[in-house]
Amino acid sequence: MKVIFLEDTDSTNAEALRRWHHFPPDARHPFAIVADIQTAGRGRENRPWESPRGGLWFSLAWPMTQPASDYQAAPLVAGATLARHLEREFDLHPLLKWPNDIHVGGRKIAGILCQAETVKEGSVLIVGIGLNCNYSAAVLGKNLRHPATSLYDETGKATDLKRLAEDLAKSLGEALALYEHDGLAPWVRHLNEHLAYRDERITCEGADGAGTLEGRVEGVDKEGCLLLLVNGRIKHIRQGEITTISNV
Ligand code: BT5
Repeated sequence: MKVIFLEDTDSTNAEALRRWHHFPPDARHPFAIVADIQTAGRGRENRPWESPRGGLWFSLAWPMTQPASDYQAAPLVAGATLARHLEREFDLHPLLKWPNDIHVGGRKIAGILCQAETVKEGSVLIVGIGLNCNYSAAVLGKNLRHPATSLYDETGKATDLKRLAEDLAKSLGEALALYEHDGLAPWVRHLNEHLAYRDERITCEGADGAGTLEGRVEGVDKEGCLLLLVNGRIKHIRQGEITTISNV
C-alpha cells in the first residue's frame, strides 16, 4: 500500500479525506498518510489530540465496498491490529479500552479515530491512529482525560517511525480486507482476551444515547458491542465511552 509521508499537516484524517476527494473515482485505492507533526490533531467529539514530533500520526483511507453501517467495528479491528503489532514487535502487553484506546500498564499509549464519509462517487473509511512513540508522555499536557504513556517510556528505545508506518499500513490493509469478508469474528477472541477493565465495574457515558450506565464489563460481542452487566442483565452497548472505573 502507498504510504505518503508529510512534514506536517493539520490532521492526517482531514488530509486523507482531502486527497481522497482529489482522486478520480476510478483511481481511488487504499493509501496511508503519515505526518511528523499535526497542528490540529483530533480525537472523538472533536477533542484536541496532542501530536508533537516523535509520535506516529497515521491515517489510512479505505474505499468502502459495503454500507457504512457494516464498518461500525472498524476501530476495534484497527485497535486489535495495532495491539498485536505492539505485542510482537515491542514485547508489550497492550489492552484495548473499548472502543478506541490502547493502554499499556493502565496508561493510554494510542487512540483511534475512524470516520466514514459517504459520497455518491464512492465512500471512504478513514482509520486514524495516534501512537505516542519517541518521547516521554511527560511532555504531553497535564490535563489529559487519562494518564498517558509512550513506546519510549515502555521500552527505553527509539522507534523507526517510517518502518512502523509501513508495517502498520500493510497489516491494517490486510485486516480491513478480512473484516469486509468475515466481519469481526476473526478478532472476537483476541479482543476478549485483551479487553481492559474486564470483570471490573465501570461507568459508561453516552451509552447508545441512553445517558450513563454503571455495570461490570463482561466482554465484547461479535458485532463489537460492549457487554455490560447492569442490575443482573447483560446490555449490548454499541456506542459510548468508559469513564470511571471502580473495583468495588
Ligand atoms: C482518541 O480520541 O483517542 C482518538 C485519537 C486519534 C488521533 C489520531 S492521530 C492521526 C489521526 N489524525 C487525527 O486528527 N486524529 C487521528 P479520544 O478518545 O476522544 O481521546 C482524546 C483525549 O485524549 C483528549 O481529550 C486528551 O485528554 C487525550 N490526549 C490528547 N493527546 C493525547 C496523546 N498524545 N496521548 C494520550 N492522550 C492524549
